[in-house]
Amino acid sequence: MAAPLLLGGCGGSSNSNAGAIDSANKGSSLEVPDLGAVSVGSVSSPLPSGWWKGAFMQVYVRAYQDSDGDGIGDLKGLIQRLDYLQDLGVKGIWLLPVTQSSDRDHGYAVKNYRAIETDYGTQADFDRLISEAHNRGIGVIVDFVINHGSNQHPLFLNSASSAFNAQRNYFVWQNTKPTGWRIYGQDPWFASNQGNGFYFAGFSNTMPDFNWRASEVDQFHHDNLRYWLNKGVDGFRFDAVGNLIENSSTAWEVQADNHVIMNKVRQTVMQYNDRYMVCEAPANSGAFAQSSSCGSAFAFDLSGNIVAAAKGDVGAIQRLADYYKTRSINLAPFVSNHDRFAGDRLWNQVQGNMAQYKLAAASYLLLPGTPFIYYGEEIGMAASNALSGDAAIRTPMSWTADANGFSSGSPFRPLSSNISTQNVTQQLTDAASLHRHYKTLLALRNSQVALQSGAYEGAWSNQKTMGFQRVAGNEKVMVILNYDTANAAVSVGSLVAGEVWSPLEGTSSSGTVNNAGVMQISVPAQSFVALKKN
Ligand SMILES: [Ca+2]
Ligand SMILES: [Ca+2]
Repeated sequence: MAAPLLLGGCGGSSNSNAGAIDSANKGSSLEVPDLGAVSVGSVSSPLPSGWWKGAFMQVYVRAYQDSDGDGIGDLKGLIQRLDYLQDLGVKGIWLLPVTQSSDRDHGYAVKNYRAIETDYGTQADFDRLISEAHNRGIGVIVDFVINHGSNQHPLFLNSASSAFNAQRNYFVWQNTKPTGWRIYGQDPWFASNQGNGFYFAGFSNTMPDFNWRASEVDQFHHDNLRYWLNKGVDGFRFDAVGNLIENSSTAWEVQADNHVIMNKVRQTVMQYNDRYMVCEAPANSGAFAQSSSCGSAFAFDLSGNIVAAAKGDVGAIQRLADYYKTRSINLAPFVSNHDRFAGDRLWNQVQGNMAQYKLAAASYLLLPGTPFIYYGEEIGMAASNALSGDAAIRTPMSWTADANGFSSGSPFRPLSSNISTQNVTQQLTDAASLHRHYKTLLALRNSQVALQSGAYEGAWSNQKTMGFQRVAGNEKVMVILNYDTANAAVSVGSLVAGEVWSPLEGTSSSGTVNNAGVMQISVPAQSFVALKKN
């Protein structure tokens, strides 16, 4: 662990009697606890190689499991639920920010990059979470907020204290307010409280953007990354990587500079073995999935088609079948997350239609990339009717039919609207439950190397049916989905005559390819089958 540095200790005059006028000009000098060099440690991953090709659970710690009755989920609570996650079959967990934040909610206003949020527990709790997860074959990646910090972070307080502060350059400042800027409908330039300029904040005035042109920002974050890698984390989810560099009022999103920054970040992460990183870049997921950039990114441009396909939209079925024909197989599919712009809770998107819900799950959990399940999705958790905005989809996990499964106290936020009927206790006793369906799909993925890491080949769509193969060496698995409300007699062509495909899931019949290279497979209404080439 690096020792904390004092601002006055670096970059200033070696003469400690610099004088009152000088220090007044330079503004305040708050201690920055998360500053200081961190070198590469030798922390080997205990996980099997390629572990990150299994499905992840996205966990909002605040809403997952409270262990001490204060109504706020915490790390000890999450540790208690690792057996549940292992039983479900997930191979990784993505934690929304667990570092100290000034929002004390979602955690994206980071106040200290090297300290665990006190609401969540201690560093010792986090260390134990990592080792307990590893014991269950589960990797842990943490959200890293790379584009912006909190306006309460000491670096920003120092930066804002004076135009001459030694840490001024960590953030983006202009002496006069730039004009003509609109980002997501807002003017991103905000006046300093001290009247010494205007800072840039693309998301909120409480979350100023780091100045990624400054070498000290680059150094700061690479040290922070090594700090957590040395703690044994298995990788990162990087927030808002499309917003790193702003070149002008008309060139502020997905700039080429951002790929250079993320490629360098990737080099730092990959100095450790078997680590995984995934980027959030809704405006251009494909570009950030390239190995010259993040190497993996969420497939934001696929989610809507998955859900529309599940509802029987023929065009969406075709787009879904076509997606990985031309895209990086490291694009990570999902159907919803903690942000409403990415989609409502899946339950709300399909209005509780169970057949469509199961089709959506089958449509993305067997695809290439690393699929991400949003916590509670596997039991059909709905948004809260008592809340609006993002809070409505970030409600306490529905462990039981009431609040007691989440906390012995009063939950920090209202519950999911369907907790009385959709909860873990109820789902575990129902053979037709969503939970059972997710568990079946994950078991299928985990049992077949072709489904975990194979290429995407032979994809086709025909009205309300589609299919594809996942191919790894000699292993071939075929998946066929029928989105129609009637049974389908599917003919799959362009196969090798005489091949026999054995049932894995959804059917008990083998298929044999005829002399014309065609195999006939019956797929029941609104369901899927998986077969493996003998
Ligand atoms: Ca708690
Ligand atoms: Ca930025």
